[in-house]
Amino acid sequence: MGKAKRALLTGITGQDGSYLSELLLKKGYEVHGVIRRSSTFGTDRIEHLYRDPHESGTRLFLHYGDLTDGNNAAALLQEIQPDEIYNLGAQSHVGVSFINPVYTVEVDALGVLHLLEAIRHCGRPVKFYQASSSEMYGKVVETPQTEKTPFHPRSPYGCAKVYGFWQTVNYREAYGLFACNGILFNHESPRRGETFVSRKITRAATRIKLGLQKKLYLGNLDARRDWGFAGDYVEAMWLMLQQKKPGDYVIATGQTHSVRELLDEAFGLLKLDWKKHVEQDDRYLRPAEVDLLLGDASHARKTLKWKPKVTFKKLVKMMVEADLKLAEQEKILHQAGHRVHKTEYE
Ligand code: NAP
Ligand code: F7E
Repeated sequence: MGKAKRALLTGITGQDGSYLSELLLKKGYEVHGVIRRSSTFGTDRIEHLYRDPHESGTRLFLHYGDLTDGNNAAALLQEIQPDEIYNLGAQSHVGVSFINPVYTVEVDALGVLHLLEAIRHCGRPVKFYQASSSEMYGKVVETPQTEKTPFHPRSPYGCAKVYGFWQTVNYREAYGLFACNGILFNHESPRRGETFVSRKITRAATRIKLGLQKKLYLGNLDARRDWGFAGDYVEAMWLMLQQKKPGDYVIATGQTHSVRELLDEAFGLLKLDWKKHVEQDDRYLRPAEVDLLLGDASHARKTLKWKPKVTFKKLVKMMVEADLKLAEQEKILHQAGHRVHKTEYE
């Protein structure tokens, strides 16, 4: 048996990091993840994958680090000697990027450069995946969006991702790095962060159903997104790094839905009328909005032989079912006198 491939993931504690770790471990990889030190543990999404490294069989290893620290990137490459790097780490909330633009750029733009520089100087071939985003299309100049559609970002997040995208292309062209951009459209799951609109809706709808919450406050209900399932999308990331040549790929379902339609679907599954529970709150509006995203993943379908398996309806159902279970557990805690309410920020 050959030596196991070694992957290094930034953002391993996030939604995509957890699904990609599962996929790579299943494929026999040794997986190394970068985690940030925080006052509480943030490893919930990967707990089920992590065991004591001294026990036999574990192939998941965690290392402290931060994308804002270039020395850390170089040291991790030296220590781990990975074959593949997946850069999933980011301040990934578009709304928050308007509030913390400089920090967002330091992590989401300069963080990419730190990794690319570390690869360039490490003296061995390392394949690189950059988590680029459909937010780069912003105020779209054509629909559907393809790899050739020009960018017009509408947020500090979108601008930072454009920088990361071009540095990835530039290091490929200038230094011959095997570096790929996945231009991923919105992808969700039961592990999605609770302040993104899909999960905010499925969490609230299920809590409302069980009497744990009365109202849901949202911003722009007219925005349209191409929503897919995160589990499908991490497969595309891996496939990009298995090709003969590096490249950039749009990953999307080719269907677009409004926030309103998402509300119809989620509340409808619970036989609730969202209009009785949802209120508009200007705090959730953004200074500039991305009105419509719709991706054309023909290049990925043809070259990677990738296609999404989970439809919009199936995705919402999966999230509602998972959040209903969570709400049932919360109800038990609530009845036992525990406080279960969470503050909404974004
Ligand atoms: P997520 O759930 O928000 O996870 C973000 C990850 O980045 C977390 O592990 C977080 O660690 C880590 N992180 C944040 N700041 C960091 C820093 N300064 N240094 C190192 N790590 C840091 O995001 P996701 O949905 O999995 O998305 C993964 C990547 O794809 C992101 O780059 C995102 O911008 C991009 N993307 C996402 C989508 C989507 O629809 N989900 C679409 C296109 C592109 P903590 O747990 O410590 O906070
Ligand atoms: O917003 C509207 C909001 O925050 C979707 C990130 O993963 O995907 C994500 O970015 C839409 C926007 O995702 C609320 O204005 C209304 O039009 O779920 P979201 P996003 O901004 O599209 C891209 C591809 C990424 O790369 C990002 O990392 O929903 N919306 N009311 C709301 N959004 C939020 N969050 N909260 C609301 O109350």
